[in-house]
Amino acid sequence: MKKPGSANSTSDLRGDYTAADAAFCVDQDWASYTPAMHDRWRRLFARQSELAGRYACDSFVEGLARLDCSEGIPRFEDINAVLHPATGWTIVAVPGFIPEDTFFDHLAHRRFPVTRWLREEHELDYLVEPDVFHDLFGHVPMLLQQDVADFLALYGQAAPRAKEMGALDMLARLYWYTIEFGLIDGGDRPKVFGAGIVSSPGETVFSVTDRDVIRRRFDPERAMRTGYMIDDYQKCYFVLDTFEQLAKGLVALDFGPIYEQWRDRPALDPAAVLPGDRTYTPVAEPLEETSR
Ligand code: HBI
Ligand code: FE
Repeated sequence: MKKPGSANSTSDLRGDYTAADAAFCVDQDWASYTPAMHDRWRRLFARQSELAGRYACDSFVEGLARLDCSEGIPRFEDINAVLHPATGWTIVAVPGFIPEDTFFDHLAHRRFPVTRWLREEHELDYLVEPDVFHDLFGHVPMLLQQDVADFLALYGQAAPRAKEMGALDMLARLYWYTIEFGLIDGGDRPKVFGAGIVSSPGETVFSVTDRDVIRRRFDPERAMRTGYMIDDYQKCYFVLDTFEQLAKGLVALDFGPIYEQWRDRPALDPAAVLPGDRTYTPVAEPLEETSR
């Protein structure tokens, strides 16, 4: 497990599944984080929280302020002391990617799996797999928002049926275009709430300010049919009107017929424009340029 004094201790712990229990949970082992890791977290936090202040939605900014995590990698128990009383969620430590079924089962029970290891110095800007910064900084502030918190639990509960119907890909796209890469209407401009955007310096600015990228008003069926980019900025984003659209709107929707209609067809090109798409066009007010 912990190897004190190791020159390369992040790698030692990255993706170590040997200590995981049946639900793929591990101990966070907070004491094993080195001063260099806490310092790296502080720099990531300073950069991304400054960008979030300008580009993220109010709920994200308020949620982040309620979590005390500017000074280093937080103890998960301290996060849970804030999170659990607020929306009934807890975070649990995991070694990295975990099987889909297990992931969904955690969500269904209001447990959010948070990867315990932190990205290395050369990965500050971009990382393919989730690490503790993406999972905690990106996801947990929004778990303090009641509609998002309720939606994500219902999402986990919806997974077994989607799997049974052979439509897990469609459900995964809904997650992608909301929880990971969602935008919400901020009145005169889109605001960021998706964890994949808000934990990325480049995409935070791109998703909100790029003049050419496609922004569509949120439509769950459209999102479930739309393919996505896993190794580049998204070619399209969906923009919510309100978070109630997730919690209340999606509960009222029967996914069964939607799965049946689309599950056997290939995903749509994210850049395709379809009749019936409702484009989101923010009032063209000059957007702040990033100084970086
Ligand atoms: N495991 N740790 C972790 N984090 C994820 O985001 C995750 C996962 N396993 C499966 C999974 N995501 C996907 O199935 C979802 O993105 C749909
Ligand atoms: Fe994520």
